[in-house]
Amino acid sequence: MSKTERTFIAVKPDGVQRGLVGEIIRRFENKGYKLVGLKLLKPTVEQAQQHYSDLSSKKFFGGLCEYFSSGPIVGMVWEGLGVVKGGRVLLGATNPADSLPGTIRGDLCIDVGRNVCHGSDAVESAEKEIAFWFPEGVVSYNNHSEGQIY
Ligand code: 3AN
Repeated sequence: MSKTERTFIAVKPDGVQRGLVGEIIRRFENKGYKLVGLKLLKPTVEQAQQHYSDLSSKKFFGGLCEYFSSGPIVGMVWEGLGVVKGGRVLLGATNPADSLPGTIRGDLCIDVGRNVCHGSDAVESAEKEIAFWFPEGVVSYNNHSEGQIY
């Protein structure tokens, strides 16, 4: 049984520049996840390095951090049942060559280095990323659609 969780989703600089912010938000809203945090910001290289610290040994790390800090990103926190895994299903595989049609990456991009979005890969990394990008916290509220009895 899935639990209510939160995940950090970011529209990366290429996604913002290509005007895909609304499309990506729409897919998360349509699925039924709840938006509890949203901001446009331009990460510093240091923030990008911290965000991607798990990948620091990869040869693409320098380019990845330079790219992630090259323009504004849209950082979001989405809440819902099983949203960490479910959010990554909406994003599709990391490499757009492998992402299925119907997913964000499968429909909207072709290059692993420009794959338009980021999503936390586990509940623990989501908590870390949310604390890092939203130190002020997120917004808690009830939706009218919530509160059903299952
Ligand atoms: P995901 O973003 O799906 O969690 P990670 O954490 O393995 O995937 O990779 C983080 C980011 O690093 C990717 N979104 C992508 O932009 C970049 N990346 C991953 N693999 C490569 C690669 N082989 N070449 C260039 N960039 C890559």
